[in-house]
Amino acid sequence: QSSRTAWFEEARYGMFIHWGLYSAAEGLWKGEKLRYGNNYAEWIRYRNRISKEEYGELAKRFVWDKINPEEWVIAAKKSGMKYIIMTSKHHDGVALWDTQVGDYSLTKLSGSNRDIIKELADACRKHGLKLGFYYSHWIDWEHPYAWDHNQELTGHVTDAQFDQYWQEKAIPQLRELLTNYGDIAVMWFDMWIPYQNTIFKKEQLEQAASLIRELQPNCLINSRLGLPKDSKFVDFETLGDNQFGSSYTEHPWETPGTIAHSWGYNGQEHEWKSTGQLFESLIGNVALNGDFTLNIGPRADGSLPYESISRLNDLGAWLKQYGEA
Ligand code: JFZ
Repeated sequence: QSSRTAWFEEARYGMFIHWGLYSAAEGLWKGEKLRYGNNYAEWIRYRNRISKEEYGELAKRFVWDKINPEEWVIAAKKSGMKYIIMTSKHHDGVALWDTQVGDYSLTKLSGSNRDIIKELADACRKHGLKLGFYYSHWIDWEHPYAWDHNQELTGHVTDAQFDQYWQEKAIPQLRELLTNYGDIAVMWFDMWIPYQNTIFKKEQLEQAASLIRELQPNCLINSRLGLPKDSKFVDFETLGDNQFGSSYTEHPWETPGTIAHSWGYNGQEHEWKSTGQLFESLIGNVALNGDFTLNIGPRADGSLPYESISRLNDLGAWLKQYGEA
């Protein structure tokens, strides 16, 4: 395990990217903001009870002649980041790659025939950054039998039905991601700490972890897969959103952080952190040998808010001057 995580403990700073259909909604649906909850723009389908069909229409708003994932990679590199974790499938169940498992993908819904995951993988290889995938393995609002924690969309799901989702969608999609895009450095799962040891059978999680080890032996698995932190399958601990480690946190650990509040692009975002705050977090993590995975939420044309660009550039300059670039 220590040899596998050596690069990660050395890297310490990477980019998270939340990009998907929700990026085109920009935190609004028919003029209405998210009705309740954590005001994360990527949750709009659930919070505002948007139908699967209507939500899929958002794919028509993407501006394909402007979208270029290489721009995100260059911004990451300029900031001193060493890896990128990309949402391959978020809770909305939309695959960002040209999946053959069902047809609920950005590629098919947009009619663009573009495979953003392949384009990003190629750009990461070109610029020497490692690539990892965020995959929402439990919550999937597209599939009738995936987890819907308030049973607000699909109602009660039996263990057998949940396993049907697991075997017919999640596992085959993980296999595609781990087979078709070259070396994958991290599989970043997202089961919330309070839900761990529920919903999944240990065998199901070990099935996913064994698949990762089989297809990508060097790929790191984070603690939000839902297996115990001391499992042989867990390579590092992901702390709560924007929660930082301390001298007492077991190594290696990682903080997923936001420049503002929402992970997905939110047109009304107003909680931008200052570069100073972000630098403090980054240097704090570096000093304590934790990783800081700082998020950007590109728009549906691929562009970044200037607040994100300016803070990423500042952090890169400060790291060169005061930290370890
Ligand atoms: C989850 C997602 O729901 C959210 O949309 C975003 O992708 C974020 C990175 O991850 O949000 C979480 C996940 C875990 C906790 C809290 C919010 N947690 O363990 O406290």
